[in-house]
Amino acid sequence: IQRRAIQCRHDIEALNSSFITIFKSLVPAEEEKAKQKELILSLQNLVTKEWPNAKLHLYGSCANSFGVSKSDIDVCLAIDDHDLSKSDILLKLADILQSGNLQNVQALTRARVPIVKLMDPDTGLSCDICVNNLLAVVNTKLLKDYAQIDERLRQLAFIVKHWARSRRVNETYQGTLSSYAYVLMCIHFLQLRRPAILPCLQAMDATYTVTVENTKCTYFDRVEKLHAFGARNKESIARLLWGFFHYWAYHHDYTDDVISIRTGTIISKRAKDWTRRIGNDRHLICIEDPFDISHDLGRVVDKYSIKILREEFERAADILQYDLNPSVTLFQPYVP
Ligand code: 3AT
Ligand code: MG
Repeated sequence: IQRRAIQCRHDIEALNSSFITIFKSLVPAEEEKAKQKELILSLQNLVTKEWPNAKLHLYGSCANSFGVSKSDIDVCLAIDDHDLSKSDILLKLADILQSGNLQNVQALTRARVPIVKLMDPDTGLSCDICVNNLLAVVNTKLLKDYAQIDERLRQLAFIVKHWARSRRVNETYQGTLSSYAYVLMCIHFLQLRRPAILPCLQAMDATYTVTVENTKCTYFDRVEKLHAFGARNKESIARLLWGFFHYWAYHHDYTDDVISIRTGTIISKRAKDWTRRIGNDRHLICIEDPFDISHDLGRVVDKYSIKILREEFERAADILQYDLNPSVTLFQPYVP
């Protein structure tokens, strides 16, 4: 593998304020949060009439604090109904919502994650509702807890997500990575800085434990006690962004390494038995899910898209190293 021990450009700090400005422009306004809450309450009312014990949970970027302005909202219906199959629940849910004041209600029962889609004409928000996907609710809480430890995580992740969308490498159906995968990459990167900017919450004494789908999820969640954790590390967001892209362009070992926020370390593909292609899982870039540890978030990546991804990491690293105006060039839309 290529290892270029390159010195960071000397004027990197001068770029910091423009990246902070970009971050601020991506953060949603408070009124948007209020609209989301309003919609969830009205959906919960409709659902409760039919299923008094069912509960709606927000998950994904509207709840993990990594959501940009105008994202779709992800909702999970938690329900114990042993008489109905998941598809039947979704079809019934679609009926219930149709009779409320909602538009474009559609049950997608054959999708990889089956959902009901809808649009709320009052707020203009679009929403996807899945059923009993509680692991996603728990990983949403983990991401949110990490975000509260050091503000540089949100800054880095917003900018990386913005880059990924501009460059069209945030499209899992095209073989590139999900937003969730990019946030895990950012957390891992900050766990490995020296001094570390983030701890490894799953390696600390557990203060939060839930079991979902036979998976025990447990970690230290008193993050208010960790506010000063990263204080000894003074790296700016521009410096971290430079380091992030250099890591994925020139230092990550794509042949042997798995990144794992669960352990806060790099683990080997051999240890996970991720060295061979099994079915469609090729393990060309390996990102371990923190709870469902047999799940590689990189499994969507194929031999074409890995090339695209790595070229984009190199492009970003080189722009941050050499370009005169990185905060513009980095996000220039990809044109085929
Ligand atoms: P966007 O801002 O919507 O792009 P997001 O964080 O909402 O970012 P997604 O809509 O892709 O991301 O996914 C919604 C949530 O579903 C995020 C995470 O809690 C969960 N999730 C997504 N992909 C996976 C996965 N492959 N494995 C486990 N959980 C996942
Ligand atoms: Mg989402």
